[in-house]
Amino acid sequence: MSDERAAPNKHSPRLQRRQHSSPSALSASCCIFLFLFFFFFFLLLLPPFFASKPPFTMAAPAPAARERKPSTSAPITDFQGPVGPPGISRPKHKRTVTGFGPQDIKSVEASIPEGQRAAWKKFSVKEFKTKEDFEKEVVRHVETTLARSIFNCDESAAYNGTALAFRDRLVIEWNKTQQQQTYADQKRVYYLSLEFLMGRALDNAMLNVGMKDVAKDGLADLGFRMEDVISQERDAALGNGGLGRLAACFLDSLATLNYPAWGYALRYRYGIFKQEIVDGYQVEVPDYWLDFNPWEFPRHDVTVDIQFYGGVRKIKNEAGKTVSVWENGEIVTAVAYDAPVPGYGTSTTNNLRLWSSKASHGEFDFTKFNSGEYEASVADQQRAETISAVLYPNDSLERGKELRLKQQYFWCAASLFDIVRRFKKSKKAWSEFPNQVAIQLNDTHPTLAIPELQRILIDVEGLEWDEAWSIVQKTFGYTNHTVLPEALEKWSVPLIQHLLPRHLQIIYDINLNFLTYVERNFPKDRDLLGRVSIIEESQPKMVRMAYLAVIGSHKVNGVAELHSDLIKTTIFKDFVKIYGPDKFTNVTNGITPRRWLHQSNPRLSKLIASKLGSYEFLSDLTLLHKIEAYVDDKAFRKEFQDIKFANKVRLANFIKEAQGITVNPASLFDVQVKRIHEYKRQQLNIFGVIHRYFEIKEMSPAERKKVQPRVSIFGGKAAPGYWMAKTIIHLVNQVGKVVNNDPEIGDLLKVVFLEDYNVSKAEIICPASDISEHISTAGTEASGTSNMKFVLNGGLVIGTCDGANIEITREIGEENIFLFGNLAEDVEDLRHAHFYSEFKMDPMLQRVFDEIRSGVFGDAGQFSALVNSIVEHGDYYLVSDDFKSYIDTHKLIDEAYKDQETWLTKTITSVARMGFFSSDRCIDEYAEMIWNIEPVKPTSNGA
Ligand SMILES: *Cc1c(COP(=O)(O)O)cnc(C)c1O
Ligand SMILES: *[C@@H]1O[C@H](CO)[C@@H](O)[C@H](O)[C@H]1NC(C)=O
Ligand SMILES: *[C@@H]1O[C@H](CO)[C@@H](O)[C@H](O)[C@H]1NC(C)=O
Ligand SMILES: *[C@@H]1O[C@H](CO)[C@@H](O)[C@H](O)[C@H]1NC(C)=O
Ligand SMILES: CC(=O)N[C@H]1CO[C@H](CO)[C@@H](O)[C@@H]1O
Repeated sequence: MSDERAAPNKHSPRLQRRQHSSPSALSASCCIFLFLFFFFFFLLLLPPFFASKPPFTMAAPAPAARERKPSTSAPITDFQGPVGPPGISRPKHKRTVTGFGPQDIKSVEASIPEGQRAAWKKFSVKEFKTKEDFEKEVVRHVETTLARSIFNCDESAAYNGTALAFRDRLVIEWNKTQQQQTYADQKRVYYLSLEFLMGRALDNAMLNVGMKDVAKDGLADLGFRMEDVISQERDAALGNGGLGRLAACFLDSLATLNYPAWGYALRYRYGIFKQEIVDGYQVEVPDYWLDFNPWEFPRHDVTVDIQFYGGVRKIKNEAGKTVSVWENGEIVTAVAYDAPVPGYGTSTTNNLRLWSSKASHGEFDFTKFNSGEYEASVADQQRAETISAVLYPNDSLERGKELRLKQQYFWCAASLFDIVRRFKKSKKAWSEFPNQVAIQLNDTHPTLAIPELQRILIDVEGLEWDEAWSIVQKTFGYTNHTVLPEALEKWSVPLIQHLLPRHLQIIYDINLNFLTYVERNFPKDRDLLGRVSIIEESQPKMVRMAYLAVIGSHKVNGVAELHSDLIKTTIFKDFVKIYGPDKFTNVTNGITPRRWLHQSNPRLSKLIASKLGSYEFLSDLTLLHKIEAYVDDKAFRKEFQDIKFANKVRLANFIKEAQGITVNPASLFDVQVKRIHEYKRQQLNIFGVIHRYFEIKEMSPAERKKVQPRVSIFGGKAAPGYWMAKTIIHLVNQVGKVVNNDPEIGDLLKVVFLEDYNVSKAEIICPASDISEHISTAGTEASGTSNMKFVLNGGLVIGTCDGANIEITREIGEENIFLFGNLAEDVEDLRHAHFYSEFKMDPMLQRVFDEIRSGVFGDAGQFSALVNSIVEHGDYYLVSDDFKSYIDTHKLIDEAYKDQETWLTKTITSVARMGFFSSDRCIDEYAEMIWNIEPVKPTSNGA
C-alpha cells in the first residue's frame, strides 16, 4: 500500500537491512510526657485544627489508653567503650570503601564468634512479602522516620512512607547483588553518561519487584489511592532529553538481564530546569529535585580527591626512570551518592553512583573565618560546590566554558578512581584489567577518561606507555550520538593546559603515536595526517574529543543504521580507512517495555498478557509478534480500541487540568513532544497547523462538516540560551490562542502546548496519540526513541526517512507509517540550491508567512527571525523543501483515519511488530559485540 504515502519529492527510503543525645534524665521524660498529655488533651478538643500540625513522635494513636512510659526514643546512657558484657568483644571491622573482596569475606566471616553470627542472622532484615507486612513497613516509616501519624499523614507522607518501604526492599536486594557479583568476580561494565533521565522511581520499583498490586491494596487499607501517591513524586531529571532517557532505559535493561553493571554520573544540585509558560513565553525555574529524595544513599565515607590546575614536574625515581608528577593543584572532593536500580522479575539490583562536589577541607574553613576572611571561607566552599551544581542544557554552546570541562574531568576522574580501586582489590595483574572492566563512553563528554586512565597507569602505577595504552584501548567503547557537525566537541589547548596540564601532555603523546602509525601505513597521504590529528591546527589550537575517543577505544558505535552509515562515510571516513570497518558498528537504540508499556499503559499490557498467556513478553519483547494472530479477533479489536480511547480521555483530562483547554477525545490526536530544536522541526509542524487553520476558515459550512477534527499537541523544553527554539514555543502558544478561541473553528482544530515535558508526562502522552511526529531534517536525528514509545502504544507515525524511523519502517512495514520528505543524500544539494540557484518558495508556505507577517498571531516582529531563517538565510533545515510533501501526507492521514477499521488494523499490526525495539536487545548486542560480559544469575537464597 505504498500509495498511502504522499507523493514525496523523492520516494522510498533505502530499506536494505537493521544515617545522641545526653543521658535522657527523668525530667526530660516528664517534659515529653506533659507535653504529650496536653497535646492529646488539645487534640481531643480541637481535632480538626490540630490535625495538620506536626507533633513529635507518637507511637500510640489512641489517646485514651495511654499509660506512663519512659521515652523510648533516646538512649538512657551514653555509649562508651564496647557494647555488651565485659570480657566479650567482637573484632571490629572497619568498612572499606569498596567492600570486601571475595577472599576477605570468608576470613572476616570466620573471625566472628558463632553466637554473634547467629544473632545477626536471626534479626537480619527481611523483605516484606505480604500486604500486612507492607502496611506495617509504611506505618513504621510514617510514624518514626517521618514523625507523622494517622492524623496528619497526607499524600506526600504516604508517598514517602511507601517509597521508604520499597527502598528498604531494594537495599536488601542491592546488597545481595553486590555480594554476589563480587563473589562471581566477573567482568563488569561501567556506563559513563553525564545524563540520566530517570523519571519517577516508585512506580518502576513496584512493578519491577512485582509488588504493585500488594502495595495498591495495602495503600487502600491505609486510606490512599495508588495514583495519588505515585503522582507525589518528582521526576529525577538529570538529563536534557532522549539520550538521558536512553541511559535510564539501559540501566533498567542491564539489571533486568542480570549484567554486573554500574552507572556513573554527576549529582546535579539542579537538574534540568522546570519549564513554565508565561504569556506564551518559556520561563525557566530551578528544579530543587534533591529536597527530599528517598532513593539515594549518601556515602560520606566514599570520597575521592580530584586535582585541578597546578604544574607537572619530571623527576627521576629510585629506579632511575623519569616520571611525571602533577602537583600544586587545587583539590576538590567528590562524595558518592548511590541509587539502587532494580531489574524486572529478578532480584538483581545494580548501582547508579552519582558524584557530588565539596571543598576538600570540609564544609567551612575556620582558619580563614577566624582570621577575618569571612567571605573567602564561604567562597571556597561555593566554588567547589558549583562543579556539581548545574546540568548544562545541551543545545547551548558550552564550548570554552571552563566549568563544563571541570565537570567532565571531576566526574571521569572520580569514576575511574573508583573503578581502579575496585580492580586493585582483586590483586590481579594489570594485564587482566580489560578482562574485568569494560567502560562505555556515552558521547564525547567522558572522553577525558581515556588520558586519565593512561595517566593512572603510567604515572601512578608505573606501567610502560605501550602496555598502558593497550589496556586503555581494550577497556573503552565509544558511542557516537550526534549527527550535527556543530555538536562535535572541542576544547582549546590553552584551557586544557591550564586546567589539566598533565593530561594535555598525554593527549599530545597519544596523538604523536597515532600519527606515526598512520604515516607508516599511509606514507603518501599527507592531508590525511592533518585530517585525523586529535589537535586541530586552528587559532587557538583545539583538541577534537571525538577523535580522541575513536583512537582510545576498541569499538565505536552509532545508534541507528542510517546514522552508523553516515559516520562511516563522512566524519569518520578516514578512521575507517586507518582501522578498517570492523572497529565501527551499529547498535540500534531501544526502549524499556517495562516503563513504556507496562507502567505507562497497564491496560494494554494486560490485554497482551491475556492473549499470550503471561507477562513474559515484558522480558522478551519479540513475543509480541504473536498478537498479530488476533488482528481480526473482534473482542480483541474492541478492547484495543477502547484502551486507546480511555488513554485519550486521560490525556484530555490532563490537558484540561494543566492547561485549561477543553479538547474532544474523539478528535485525532496529533502529538509532537521532544526537545525544541530547529532540526527536529517543530516549526514545520506549526506552519502546517497554520495552513490547516486558514484552509478550514475558507471552507463552506458543508465542507467543514467533512473535516476530520484534530488536536495538535506540542511539548518540550528549549535550551535557555537557544533563542530560535524559544521563538518556536512562543509561536505555538500564539497560534493556540487564536485558533482555540475562534468560534468558527470549534472542535475542528485545537492547539495545545503542554508545559514542562518530562518522563512522567511522557508516560501519559505516549499511550494517547493517534499520530506522532518525528519529522527531523533527513540525516540529523541520530536515532530518536520517542517514535518507538508511540508505536509500541498503538499510535502511528508521520516521519522523515531519518534515524530510527527507517528501522521502524522496516519492522512494521511501509504501509503502517507515513513517510514524507527529502532523503539524507539530497540534503547537501538542496542546501546548495537555496543559495546558488533560483529558489521558488512553496506558495502554501508563502501564504503562512504572509499571515504571520500580517500580525494575526501577534507582533510579527517577534517571528521575523524565524521566518527569515527560511526565506532569506538558506533554510538550513529544509522546511520549505519538505512543506508540500508534509501537507499532502497529513491529508492522507485525515483520510486514513476516517476508515477506523483499517486504522485499527495498522496500529495492532505495528504493536505486534515492535519486538525489535526493546533496550534488552540493545544491551545484549553491546554485551556481546563491545563489552564481552556475561550475566551473573542471582541465586535464590542470595548467598
Ligand atoms: C523519550 C523521551 C525523549 C526522546 O524523545 P525523541 O523524540 O526521541 O527526541 C525526550 N524526553 C523525554 C522526557 C522522553 O521520555
Ligand atoms: C516527602 O517527600 C517530598 C519530596 O518528594 C518532600 O517535598 C516532602 O516534604 C516529604 N514529606 C514528608 C511528610 O516528609
Ligand atoms: C548483605 O548480604 C550478605 C550476603 O548475602 C548478608 O550476609 C548480609 O546480611 C546482607 N546485609 C544486609 C544489610 O542485608
Ligand atoms: C549520552 O549522551 C547524550 C548525548 O550528549 C546525553 O544526552 C545522554 O544523557 C547520554 N546517555 C545515553 C545512554 O545515551
Ligand atoms: C558527538 C559526536 O562525536 N558526534 C559525531 C558522531 O558522528 C558524526 C558523523 O556522522 C559527527 O558529525 C558527530 O560530530
